Formats: sequence, structure tokens, C-alpha cells
Amino acid sequence: MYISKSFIPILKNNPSEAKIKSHQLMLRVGMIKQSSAGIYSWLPLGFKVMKKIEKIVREEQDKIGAQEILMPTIQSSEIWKESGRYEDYGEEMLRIKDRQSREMLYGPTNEELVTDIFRSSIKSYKSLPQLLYHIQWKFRDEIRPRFGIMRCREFFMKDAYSFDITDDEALFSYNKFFLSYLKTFKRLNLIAIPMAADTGPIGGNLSHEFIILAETGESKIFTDKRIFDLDSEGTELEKKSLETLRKKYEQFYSVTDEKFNKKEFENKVSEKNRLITKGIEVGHIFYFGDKYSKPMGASVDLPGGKKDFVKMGSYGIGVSRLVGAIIEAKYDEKNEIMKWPISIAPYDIAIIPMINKNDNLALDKANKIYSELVKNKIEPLMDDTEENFSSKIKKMNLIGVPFQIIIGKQNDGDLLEFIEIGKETKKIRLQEIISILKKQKEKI
Ligand code: 5CA
Repeated sequence: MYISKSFIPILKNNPSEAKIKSHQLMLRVGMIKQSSAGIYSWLPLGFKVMKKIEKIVREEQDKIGAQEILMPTIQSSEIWKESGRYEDYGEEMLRIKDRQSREMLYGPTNEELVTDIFRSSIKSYKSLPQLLYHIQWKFRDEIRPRFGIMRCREFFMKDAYSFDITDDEALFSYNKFFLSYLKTFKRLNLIAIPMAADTGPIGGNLSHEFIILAETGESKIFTDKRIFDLDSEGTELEKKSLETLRKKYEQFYSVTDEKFNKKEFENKVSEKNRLITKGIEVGHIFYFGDKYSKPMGASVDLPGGKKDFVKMGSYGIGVSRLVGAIIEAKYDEKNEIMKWPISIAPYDIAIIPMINKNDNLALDKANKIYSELVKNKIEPLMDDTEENFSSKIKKMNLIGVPFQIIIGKQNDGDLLEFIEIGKETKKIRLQEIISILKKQKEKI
């Protein structure tokens, strides 16, 4: 993409309405535009990043055997009356009437709808387990939408649902998602910690929030620092191995505000390991047994001829919130330098030529580099405008493309000035740059 042809509406200064750095940056570099309170349009730069996050989330769901479906955004109130949540959900639910005066709603979550899909087709234990997921817009009429897309009213969520016949099997499903979440966030270059959490309007008695640390986060957390040294390396998609993984994490005290107990915290965690801080909830998983299957009559035939209600869990990731969460984690606001992890960067590399009105040398060279990169499946963003050199660099630093090729006045033959944001400048050949980027992209 050439900057001169792009739709990247950059602002000169930080917008005053934005209180946290992710919101500031997203407005500043034109990733989103507010259309009404808590509702946003996604512009090319923001949309590209969100789509890349979505792809990684999808791949990790597929790896644990979850199957993708797509449910509508608009739901009928009937199924919510069956589960008993139509009243409980209160004002957060956007209620709509159609032309026949039927009560409809814009889905804030999909436990009811997926249970309805399940009960109409699955009749026997032989078809279990089933893991279904979709990635779809949700609407919650939040009382205080704020921080841009971090807490908004319309947001993009991956929600998955599991169906099993026994508690034991259901926990196996729960643990598969536990692992897939650790892997997903790792691929996004984030350290997300699973923490025992409250279940709120979703219900059930087992739940973990996945939290990344950030001063601007809305969740208060109490944790044993040692949990940050753990990872899911070596875990197999198999019952025992997954159980061991969850136990490994659960041995360290780590909870959100609602679950906090001062005595327990002080007893279990020595003073030097205590960490009380704030974080952003990027995922949330729940186990709630037959909370929905029972009132909605979702049962299957058991081996002996009896029937039982299926045991369910649900598993959410805030795909759109992750865009903001990653900025909170990676943006150096003081120096106005963003660095997207290559796995989700809107472009792979920036080409910044110093353009001189009287000769086309730098521009010609930049164009050749551009074509060569594209041929190698590397996506460049080139600043072909006549703006001055230092503002071009500033702009690219803000956009956060992780690598840059600078084409200045100096002619070094085949050698190019190559920068990985945050590191020393190198002088290397284009072929070397291509192989560095290819290697980085393979690791994704
Ligand atoms: N049905 C369950 C699991 S699928 C559920 O809805 N869980 S949730 O309420 O915790 O939402 C899942 C994730 O969506 C959260 O972890 C958060 O990352 C994201 N999310 C929730 N509300 C908002 C909001 N108002 N704005 C942006 N993201 C949100």
C-alpha cells in the first residue's frame, strides 16, 4: 500500500477525548471512528489488525477440535424466556420489536441460541463431545461505555460452547479451552494469566478470566508473581496432561476482585511474591453444567437407555478488545512508538524514501524494493508522499509497522538502512531483509 492512496486518516495531535493510550493511538492513526456512544466503525488499519487476531483465534480453536458456525446477531426472545434470562439480563440487553411486534434482541451472548441448535439435532451420547464456536458481533448496552473499543457497546467476540455427558468429560472440554487460550495469547505476544473469577450473568461455579497486566485495566487482581513464569509448553491435548496444566496454574493464588480473600492471599503467598495490580480481561471461560440444558430440555440418550441433560461450558475471547489490549501492552506513549508483533501487524515493513522534487532516484529505488517485497509475499507500506523525512518517520513509528527500510540521501550501493523498531539500524541487502522477514512470519 502507498500512503498517498491509503485511507489512514492520521491526526496531528492526541485527541483530547481519549483517556488511555490505546484509545488515543487508535483515534490518532485512524484505526477506528466512533459512530455513536460505544459504537465504532473499523477503518482499514484497525480492521486489518483485528482480522489477523481473528485468524489466530480461529486457528487455535480449530486445533482443539472446535467446529466453527455462524449464528445471527438478532435473536428471538422466546429462547431467553425458556432459560429464564430474559428478565435477569436487565437493561444491558438491547430489545427490539419487529413489524409483527415480536420481541427480538441483539445478542449479548449465545448460550440459549446454541443450546437450541444443539437440542434440535443431537440426540445421543455417541455424538458427544461437541465443541462449537463462532466469531460474531455482540451488543451490550453498557451503562458506561469507555476507553474506546475496550468497553464498548458493540464488540467482536469469539464465543465457544461445549456439550458433554458427564462432569468429568465436561472438565476435559474446559481444559482444552484453557490450553487453547494460553496458546492463543502467546501467539499474540501477550502474557495472559488465568485467574479464578466470578461468573456473573453467565452462571456456573467454575470460571477463569484471562488477564493481561495494564495500569489502565478495569480488573483489580491479586496474584502470586511466580505464575508469570509458567507456560503451556509440552502439554498434550489429552485428559491427564491438560489436568496437570490447570493444576500447575492453580497452585498459585491468582484471583480477580470479586474472589479476593485477604486472609487466604496472605496465608498462601509470601510477602515477596505478592502482586496487587490491574489488568485487562481478554478472555473468560465458564463451566455451568445443566444451567441452560435443563430448562431448555437439551438432553441425550445414555448407554443404558436413560436420558440426561448435557453439561455445558462457554468460552469467550474479546477479539476487538484485544486490539486495544495489545496497544496497552506494546505502545511506548512517551516516545510515540508503537510496535505491533509481526503476527498481527497491519503491514510487515515500512519503506520510507526521502523524496526530492528534483530527482526520482530514491522513489525509483523504493518502488523496486516495493515490488520485490510483494513478490515475496511481504506486505509493505510505503510513504510516497513529499512530506519531510522526519515527519514520515514519526508517522510510521506511530502506525507501528515493526520493520522499516529508510532510503535517504546516502548511496550505499546494494546496502539498505534497515530498522527493527526499538533496535539498532543495520545496513544490509534486500535479500537479507526478505529472509529475516520470512523467518519471522514462519514463526507465526
Ligand atoms: N458467554 C460467555 C463466554 S462466550 C461471555 O459472554 N463471556 S464474557 O461476558 O466474559 O465476554 C467474553 C469476552 O468478551 C470478555 O472476556 C471480554 O474480553 C469481551 N467483552 C465483554 N464485554 C465487552 C465490552 N463491553 N466491550 C469489549 N469487549 C467486551
